[in-house]
Amino acid sequence: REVEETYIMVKPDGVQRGLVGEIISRFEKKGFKLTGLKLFQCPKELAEEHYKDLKSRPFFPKLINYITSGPVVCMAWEGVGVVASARKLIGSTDPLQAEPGTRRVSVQTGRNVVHGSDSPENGKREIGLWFKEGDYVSGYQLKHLG
Ligand code: YYY
Ligand code: MG
Repeated sequence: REVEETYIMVKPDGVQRGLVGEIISRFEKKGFKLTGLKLFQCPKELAEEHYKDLKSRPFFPKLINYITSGPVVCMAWEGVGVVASARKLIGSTDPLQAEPGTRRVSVQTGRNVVHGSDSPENGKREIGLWFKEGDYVSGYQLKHLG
């Protein structure tokens, strides 16, 4: 299996509810490598670019409003199988399908607390959108990964 990269974002409700540390901790415990991390107030244009595939959906304006309603925490994580692993840690988009302890439980579909890229290609695309040279660092070794 290949080393992949994923873009993870704690959305405004997750920051408000104090879930940032717990989410980071889950990825660290899995042994994934942190390659980007920042608190960020997202401009509308970037939110629209990030979610451009959903532009024609009825919930699009609400989604953009939500993502820009307060600071988000942007993260990039690297590791073997990290894209699928992250989606599993995060839980299903549908709150009724979400496992206990994941991002979706007892929230509306539109106000879940974590984003995770849905493919390695989108992982690369999204990291390119949200990070600039200098706040993304992948060229270092994690000793525990040998
Ligand atoms: O990748 P994921 O977040 O699981 O779902 P997407 O289908 O990419 O939708 C992105 C985002 O849009 C979702 O997290 C909430 C919102 N949304 C919504 O408000 N209503 C829907 N029926 C589907 C998605
Ligand atoms: Mg998605």
